[in-house]
Amino acid sequence: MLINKETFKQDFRKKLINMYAEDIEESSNSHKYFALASLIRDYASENWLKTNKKYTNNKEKQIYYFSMEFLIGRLLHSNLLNLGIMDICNEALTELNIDLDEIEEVENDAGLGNGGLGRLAACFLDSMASLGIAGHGNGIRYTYGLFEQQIIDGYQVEVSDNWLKKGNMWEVRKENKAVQIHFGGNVTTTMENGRLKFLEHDCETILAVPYDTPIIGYDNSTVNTLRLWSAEPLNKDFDFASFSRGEYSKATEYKALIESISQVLYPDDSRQEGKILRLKQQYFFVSAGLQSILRRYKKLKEPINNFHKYIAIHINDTHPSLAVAELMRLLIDEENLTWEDAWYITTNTIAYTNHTIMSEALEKWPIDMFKRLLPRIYMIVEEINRRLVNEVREKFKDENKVTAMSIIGNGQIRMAHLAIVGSHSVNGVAKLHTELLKYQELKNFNDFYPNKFNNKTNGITHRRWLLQANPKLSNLITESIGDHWIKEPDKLIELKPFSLDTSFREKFDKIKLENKIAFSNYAKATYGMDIDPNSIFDVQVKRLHAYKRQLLNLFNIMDLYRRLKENPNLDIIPRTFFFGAKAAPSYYLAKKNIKLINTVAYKINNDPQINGKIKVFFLPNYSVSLAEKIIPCAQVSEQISTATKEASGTGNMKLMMNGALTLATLDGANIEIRDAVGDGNIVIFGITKEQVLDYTKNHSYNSYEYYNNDFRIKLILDSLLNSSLGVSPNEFSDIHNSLLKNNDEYFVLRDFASYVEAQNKIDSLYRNRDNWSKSCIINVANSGIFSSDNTIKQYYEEIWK
Ligand code: 26Q
Repeated sequence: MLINKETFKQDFRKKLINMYAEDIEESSNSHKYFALASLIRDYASENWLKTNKKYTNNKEKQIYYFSMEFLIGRLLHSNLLNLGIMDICNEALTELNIDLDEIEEVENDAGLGNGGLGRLAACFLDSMASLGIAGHGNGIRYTYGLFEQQIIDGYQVEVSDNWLKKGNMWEVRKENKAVQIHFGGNVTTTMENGRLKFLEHDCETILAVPYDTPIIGYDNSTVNTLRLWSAEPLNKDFDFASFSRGEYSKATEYKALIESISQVLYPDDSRQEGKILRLKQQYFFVSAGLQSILRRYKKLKEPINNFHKYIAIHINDTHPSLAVAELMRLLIDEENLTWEDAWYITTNTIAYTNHTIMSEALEKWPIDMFKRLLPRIYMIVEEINRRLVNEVREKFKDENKVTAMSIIGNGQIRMAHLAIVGSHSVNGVAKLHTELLKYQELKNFNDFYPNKFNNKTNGITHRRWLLQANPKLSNLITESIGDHWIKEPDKLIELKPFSLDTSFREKFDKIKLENKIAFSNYAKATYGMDIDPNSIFDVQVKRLHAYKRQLLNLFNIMDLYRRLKENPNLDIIPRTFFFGAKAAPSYYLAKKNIKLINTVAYKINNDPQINGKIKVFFLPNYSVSLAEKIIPCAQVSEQISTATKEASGTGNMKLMMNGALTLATLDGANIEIRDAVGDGNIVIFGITKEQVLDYTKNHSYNSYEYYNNDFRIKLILDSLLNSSLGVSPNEFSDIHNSLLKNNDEYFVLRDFASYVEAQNKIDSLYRNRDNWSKSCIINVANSGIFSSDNTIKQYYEEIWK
């Protein structure tokens, strides 16, 4: 790009004047942020147009990633990096006496996701653009993203996330590309030229208006598009007729009802609730996305039968699985194709990623609700199911399998079955997860479609999670091995020999310490926390869920506290335990866990006898921008889910990439991390998948055994019920019950001893600082394989072709 420091300064000045009639000296940080963002958009817009033209002119196959969630975070920094103008911008702003870090803090996170699944979608967008792949996002423009978490008196309190309040400089409203969406009504069937025609009538029709955000590739002039849909009434003008009839509240109510569809992201990431608004959201963005894809496709003047050769649609979990039926509807009802042709095109267009095997998370919709909201779509699902059932019966001759595999059953529609049947590829997100899908949870389907199932281990964009989040480490890496790792992350392996280099290790350690100091200062200023930057930073950041076992981490801390109380001279390396976790607002036990963590933290942090040897901090409102701050200073990465429960995990990858040592169970992608770094550079503990499956099969686990036989466990659990924590004795009785009366579903007590031992091992490993640093560097060196660039290349070659 032809920008230098001087033109940049000029452009920036001009922007401030154009937008706010202000000069730099009098403008606020907020105005500076918006001027800078607008300038970046200007710089990117030409390539945005060019990219689109190129895609159309070359008739390149377009990939559309359909996802209910895109957890983007901030865009200012990554856009500057990807445009290749970070240094120029930094130098220019410094000369203008402006601190870029401060300006960046003005931007609200685009928090349009719950956690792993939404962040994966965002990493994939970055990788597709950076690899020059024609891949775009399709989703919902929620007015409110994932709630902001406040901690009041130790409890989580949810506050709405009004992220658009100040305006969003990255998006462009494309009113001319709006499409109509129909809900409800009836379907009449008629005969036309010997073919059945289906006519929808008496529907409620609403408008889907797209907002496009440019997704800028790293140093390659590709600019892809994230298209997010907003729901609006068809007739936006205020209805004066009803107003004069005195029905004004009705008119505004109606508007609000429609807008509610894109109002707010559902904050539950683990338990499906059959809420009709969520079903509306799903159909809304799926139908809008498909209509706009079809409209663009027609401009290519290619026969509709070639659709799948030019279009690939990927569905992120089952949330967009209505795409199967909606594409069938469009091809049959609007494009007049036969069922067989439409089915061929649909199944060759769509591919599906599964992110969970936990049955309570699988989406199922009650038939009557589904039918009422989407009558024509329901007919199509019925027909898909009728054909499936016939084929299964034919192949397996087993009515139990027919019942088990049916899309419709028990009064419900099983969205996972619809997604599997309607796509040409089904993938899991880590090796173990895919094995569990193929040989346990979805075994029938794998037998039925032997070539459909495949693995695509997750990845993360090393540009955001290393280059951007950890500039000091990135500079050290570039000084040592050159900067080709930014485009070819596998090259990070060249760092490996540096693990033996004393002077490199010193620099590496110094950077970690500087990051820790910077975070401690930030935490002091922001939360008033007193953090010892010389302590080990032990980090567990992820959604709060029983299977992720934040409790196990906390129980070790409680035990360590007891040991310190009994022996104030206990020789341990000072440790700071950080937790960051949002709980779904309706997830009662998860919220109790937050209160427990904060209760224990308060007790330990205020105990003068402990003398700061251990401290516990709950970081409120864990989010993408907070992750970018805490991950670069982490030294221990807590990945301690019950084996088989975490499909992959991606925080594990971000933390290893920043030189933390992983303390992990053999679950999800932890296994692949271990394989990459070797047993000597990771600490593994806990029961294996075989043991978990065995316990489940034989019902042979009894958590009371561990309570009765391990005095440490007894003391911890008893303390939940007595007054030692300084709260009412009822406060944590439900946690107590979940572990004893309800037999500890996630084997916390079973893994306790093994976990304590592993934590002690961390302490002893840290005493050999040379070896510790060596291990950390080996972790960074091996993290390149977990770049989402690699993952996307595999999707591209093996699924999207
Ligand atoms: C479903 C129905 C109704 C309401 C909400 C939902 C819902 C929403 C979000 C269900 C699940 C999610 C998110 C799931 C998720 O983030 N899963 C994680 O995906 C990551 C990326 O593949 C994996 O690394 C994690 O292991 C997995 O837990």
